[in-house]
Amino acid sequence: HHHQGRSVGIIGAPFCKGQPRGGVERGPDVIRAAGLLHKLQEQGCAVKDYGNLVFEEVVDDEPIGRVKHVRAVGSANQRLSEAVHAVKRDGHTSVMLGGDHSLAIGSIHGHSAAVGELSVIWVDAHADINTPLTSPTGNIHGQSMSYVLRELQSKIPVLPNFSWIRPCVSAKDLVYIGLRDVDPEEHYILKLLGVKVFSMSEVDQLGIARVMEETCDYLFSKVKKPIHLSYDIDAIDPSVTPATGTPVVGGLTYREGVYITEQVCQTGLLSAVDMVEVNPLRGQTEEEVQSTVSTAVDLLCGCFGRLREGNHPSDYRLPEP
Ligand code: 5AB
Ligand code: MN
Ligand code: MN
Ligand code: MN
Repeated sequence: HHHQGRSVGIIGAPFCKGQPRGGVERGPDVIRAAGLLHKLQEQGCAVKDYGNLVFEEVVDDEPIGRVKHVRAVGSANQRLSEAVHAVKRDGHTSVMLGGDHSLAIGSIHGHSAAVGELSVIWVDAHADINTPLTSPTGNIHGQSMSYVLRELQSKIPVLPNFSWIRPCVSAKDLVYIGLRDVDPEEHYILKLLGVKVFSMSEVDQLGIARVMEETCDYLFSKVKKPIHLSYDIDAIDPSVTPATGTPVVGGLTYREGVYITEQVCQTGLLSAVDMVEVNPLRGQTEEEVQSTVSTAVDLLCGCFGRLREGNHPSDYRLPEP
């Protein structure tokens, strides 16, 4: 089946304070400008664009310990959580265009508020599972999972504008794909919680087809929960997607990246997607920006039924001479 008539609700989240580099807040606009809506419509999706969120200014947002922009990140994610909740209430698959990856906090939270228990597939060079106390940089885009995981709650200090967050994901419902730059403290956490990880080493060993088979077997062996796909563009190799804040060599090929989206789509369980860390100011040339942005668009098209073998409408008839 081709998932025609899938309805997609797009939320732009032009936010960059989960990390120090300007430009990532332009992600939503450059991804739209590359034709995302038109391409999704062309492949049979009903698309509603909810526009860009407007985040309130937060003054006196001094670091807490090492953690930067705590209040701004907390309040932006609260707003995003409500927006994703509303998109799900309206019956769409939610697409959150970032912005930096700290936005996964609000996106996952709002998704879970609407549908209950989730499976999370986190595609990234990084694990983004530092707690505020293990973070080597203080950047919240490297901590997102720690705030929503039930098993880490006793390790999370009280933070301003974070009190609305209810941990809503269990470690057994989380799978990572593409990891290759994991901090020692994060590695400890992944082992402690027994999180399922397909690092680039497993992608090399098994191939992406078996990685996706095992991901689905693992997540859906018992109950089939809605999928939250959190896609950090830096999961893809920087030769393809260089315009991002924290590129790491040795990443997924374009084809592996797209294959992930095709397989997730085929489960029929995809319920929300994040596309984050596209930063047009980090490209050295216009071509680098183009390649990064068009890859983000292709990945999203893959999420909603685009097949490389081709697609056709189910009611298509050959023209009669
Ligand atoms: B991204 C690092 N582990 O915690 C940290 O791009 C990098 O959302 C985080 O995956 C990268 O700051 C965050 C060193
Ligand atoms: Mn990330
Ligand atoms: Mn990353
Ligand atoms: Mn990054």
